[in-house]
Amino acid sequence: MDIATPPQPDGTTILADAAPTPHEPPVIRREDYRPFGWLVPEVSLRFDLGLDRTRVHAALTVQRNARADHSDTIRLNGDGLAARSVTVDGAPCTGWSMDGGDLMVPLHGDSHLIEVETEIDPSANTQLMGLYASSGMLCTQCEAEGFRRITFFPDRPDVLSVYTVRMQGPKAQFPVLLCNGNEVATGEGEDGSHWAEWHDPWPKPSYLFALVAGDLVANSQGFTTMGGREVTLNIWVRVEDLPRTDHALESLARSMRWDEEVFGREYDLDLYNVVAVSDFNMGAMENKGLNVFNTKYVLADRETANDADYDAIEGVIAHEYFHNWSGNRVTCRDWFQLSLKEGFTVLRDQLFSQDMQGEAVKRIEDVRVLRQVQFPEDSGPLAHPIRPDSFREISNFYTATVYNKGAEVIRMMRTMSGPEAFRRGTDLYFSRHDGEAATCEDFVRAIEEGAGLDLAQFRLWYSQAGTPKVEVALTHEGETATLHLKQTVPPTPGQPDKKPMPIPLRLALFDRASGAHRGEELLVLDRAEASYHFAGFAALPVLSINRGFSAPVAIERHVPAEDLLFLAAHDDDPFARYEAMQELLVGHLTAASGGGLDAAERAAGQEAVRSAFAAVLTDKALDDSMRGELITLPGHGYLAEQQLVADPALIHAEREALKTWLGRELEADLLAIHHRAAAVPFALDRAAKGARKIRTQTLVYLAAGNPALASELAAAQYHNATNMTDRQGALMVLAGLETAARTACLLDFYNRFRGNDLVIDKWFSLQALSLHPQVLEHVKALARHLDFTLRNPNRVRSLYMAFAANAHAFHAASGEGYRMLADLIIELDAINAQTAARMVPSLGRWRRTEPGRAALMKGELERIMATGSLSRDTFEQVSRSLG
Ligand code: B3K
Ligand code: ZN
Repeated sequence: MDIATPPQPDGTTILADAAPTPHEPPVIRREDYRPFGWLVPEVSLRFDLGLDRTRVHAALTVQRNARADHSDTIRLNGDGLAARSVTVDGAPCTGWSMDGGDLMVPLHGDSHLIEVETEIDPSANTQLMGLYASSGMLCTQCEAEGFRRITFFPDRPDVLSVYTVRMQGPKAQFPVLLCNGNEVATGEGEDGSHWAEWHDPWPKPSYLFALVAGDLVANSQGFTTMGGREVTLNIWVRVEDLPRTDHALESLARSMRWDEEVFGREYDLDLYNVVAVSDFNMGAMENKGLNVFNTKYVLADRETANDADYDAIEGVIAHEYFHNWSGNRVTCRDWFQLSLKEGFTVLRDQLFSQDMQGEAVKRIEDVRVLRQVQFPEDSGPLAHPIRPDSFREISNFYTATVYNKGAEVIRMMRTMSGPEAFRRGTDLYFSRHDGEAATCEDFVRAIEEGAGLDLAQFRLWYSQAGTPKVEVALTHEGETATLHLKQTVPPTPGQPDKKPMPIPLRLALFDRASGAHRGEELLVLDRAEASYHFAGFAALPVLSINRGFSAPVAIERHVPAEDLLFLAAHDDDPFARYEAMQELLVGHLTAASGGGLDAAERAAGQEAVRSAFAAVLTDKALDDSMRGELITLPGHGYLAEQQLVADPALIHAEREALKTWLGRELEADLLAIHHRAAAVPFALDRAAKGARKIRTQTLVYLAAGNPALASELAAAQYHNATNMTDRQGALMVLAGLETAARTACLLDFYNRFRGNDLVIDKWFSLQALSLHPQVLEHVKALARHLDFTLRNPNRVRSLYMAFAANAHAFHAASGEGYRMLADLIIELDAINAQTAARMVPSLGRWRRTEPGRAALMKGELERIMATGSLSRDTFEQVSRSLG
């Protein structure tokens, strides 16, 4: 045991960011979970606030936990803290010691009052975890383990306490003081200071604590809950941002009503505060009664936010609100259970957005994200089950697997039970575990009992990583069609052998002549292989399978192009139409980039795609939003996923070649749609939104096929734009072209929006993502731009996440792209480890990349590792990627 330095006599503070990081951080295992030896029913905190010096006095009532092993010492986690004083029951404590960053306090009775005083420097906190300064205000981020950077505390989600918090600080600098729960008292101090006391009656774990102090104003409205509680909703921002807060406020009210109607969940405080901050490691945080949000998910008006931004704000506001029940009222026992709150809450926000924005397109968008981000995670070195078994740094497990696959797993339960029975399951879960720290197993058991499902085998979805593959074949004999299904779950790190899992597949068999089917069926494939017979088919039907993406699996089948064309045109499930188009495109592009096509096969493949596109472009019954989905090419990541070892340059070249060919072949249709859509006046309805989407999408194909024409059209769209959707879309197309309009419009955009950080982020992003041949040089120049800073995560992501997603630049054969990203990771790691570690997966797929590039990627990972002073976050991601 490492007993570290006792307190400095002068009370000097040791800064977290100055502390050296261990080279091989320990592995934490799920199986090692033990209940904490002490309960902490009440916490009282006093903050004396200052930007570079905040003093924190914490008073903890502690009681021996009868359900845990006896311990005569309480471990209070700390990260970079020094205790200025420690008392137990009012008397100075002399026997305390440090174990690493943790404070160990000896306790001999069954209940005590522990008081600890610490001092922190928020302005030196560049990790943005704990209490930090952002644009002159103070705010907190405690999930997962940030509270221990504020004060010593059992910083684990199964210790629930009622908090009372008093904040004091200079009134001129921090006129607004916010905390969880309700404000119970305020007052003026001497020397221009003031104070506020807040009380949160709901017991909560420390990760849900939040405090905000700053010069803020609120956009407010009242909300009456279904039980008659009057709630004040506030969106707090800097005064200049106030005009851009209506959408967030309206989205909040819509989420609250929807959760009452669909899940029977009612809000439980008199106040719901949302605060927007510019420096934030992720999207938003669901702190009880006081959500802290990245400005990106709050601020919007039509000139500065595009349609996708509006939808994302609505979705994230809803997500954080829904956590009030799935996360806060019922929280997680330990961090291995993260998907309990995240997977479930993502499903809840997806269902909400389906209801608000339209079911078909939202489902397609969600599946696209899953395939583009989660499937590669599941087939790479960082693969993990939705309930991981071990970690070194929990921040690395806020992944697409835990969130998005976690949501798909719960969605499958809903599909198998039906929505009404599923609701009985969630009602039981909420009532049985309200006020508790629960596990994924608790959730599954509640759904099993409430919905009346047998989920014994289904639990494998929680423990097995990897995307299952389902091989599908349909045969026909006499009057019977037979469906043959075979599943395999691929090996993943630490899990060489897998068991078959229950896979719910919605399917329909179409009669070719009539174009109709006899009704949808749900099959649950729960063995490695099975065959299913369907009587009464005089001829081989056309199979539509995994409709609505009923299971997060990869379907492998060989069907003739004419069957896919049939489904793309006739399937009554909109997702299945999209899927047929994707199958057609993926099949062609994978064969072409794998070098497996002769000239005749290539021509036949292109022709099938052309005819499918032509049908979609001219189908008058389709709405434009769906039309836009149907003509979206599969992303580079998903295409790379189809090959064991992929050559990113070939995939990129084939994808672009297909765009060019389609742009030329279908120029007249594309132009007609572009002009029609351009004439649709701005409105907020779905038709106008669809028109904006297709207006830019047609430009994308035209830019590939006829760059000169597209440049003119894009410049016109740019200059005539009345909204950000059109302006950004046009600029995105121009950014990839070598024309004078490109330079002029990029400059105009910068000057027009200079000073608006969120819009300047777009300006960085669209250049880093562009198809322009000089994009590597552009990214280097942008990294030196006066507006670029490593201190702001949004800005870092806008340049480097975009760049890493730009296949033709990032995967430059020279390895320069890999080198640039590795340099960034090394430099950023010391400033903001969480954000740095998030960049590592882009280099991590080296084993699935062609050998030349693989060696370069691996070399960069080794170079990062060799720096020797990595954060826990980056160390873990790099070592797993090399492992
Ligand atoms: N629960 C937070 C994420 C916290 C991430 C900590 N590294 C936001 C969300 O999922 O709603
Ligand atoms: Zn969440």
